[in-house]
Amino acid sequence: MIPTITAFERSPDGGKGLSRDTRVRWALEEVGQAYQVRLVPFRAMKEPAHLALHPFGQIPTYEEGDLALFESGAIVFHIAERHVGLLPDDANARARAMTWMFAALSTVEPPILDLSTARLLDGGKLWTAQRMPLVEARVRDRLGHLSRRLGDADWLDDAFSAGDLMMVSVLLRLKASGIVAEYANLAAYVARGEARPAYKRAFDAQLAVNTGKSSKR
Ligand code: GTB
Repeated sequence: MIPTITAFERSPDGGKGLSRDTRVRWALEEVGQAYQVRLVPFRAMKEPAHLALHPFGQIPTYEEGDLALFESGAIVFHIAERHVGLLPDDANARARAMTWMFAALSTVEPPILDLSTARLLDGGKLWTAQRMPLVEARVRDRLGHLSRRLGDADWLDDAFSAGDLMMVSVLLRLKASGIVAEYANLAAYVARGEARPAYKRAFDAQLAVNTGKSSKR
């Protein structure tokens, strides 16, 4: 059965791939699962039909037969569990890949979101300028630890997994800030993720929605 995901009808980032449907598209592309996309206008996201799928009125959602999921982490995990390619067969390696998914979402992403909010939404406020050094320091603290753990490895735990997919997706949100570039191994790690054919297909698909064009990446 071909799943249907939801995405912004028009993403605020204009197609930079930062909306969370991109990570779901990437997972589907990695495992070779075809999918359909239902584009949702902002107003419709808060209406009953969409709220029945997503209690917080957000994207992405995932529908497959009578299964409806929300939360990009849960969706990527579901895709990884049901297909070959994103989770190792070895039980311990599988548990570690899941651990990295959780680490990406609950340890690394929150300070990055705080930084994005401070820059995009609270940018003009006096206290934002005062808070910014602290917000950036929290991001650097996480990235420093991550960088030391990654060392000169290609991926976080041996082969590429859903843990890397999620960590790269989270780090991509920092691209415009230049902070990832301060950590050469993390910058190379993100570039390795972006170079994966499945990522490129996912990126192009969301770009086409937002600009009507595909990239020449
Ligand atoms: N924890 C949830 C998940 O991981 O699925 C968070 C989902 C979420 O934040 N969805 C956002 C949304 O629907 C879109 S991705 N927002 C509308 C709302 O809450 O009303 C977040 C996002 C939006 C825009 C950019 N951007 O333009 O750079 C980046 C990321």
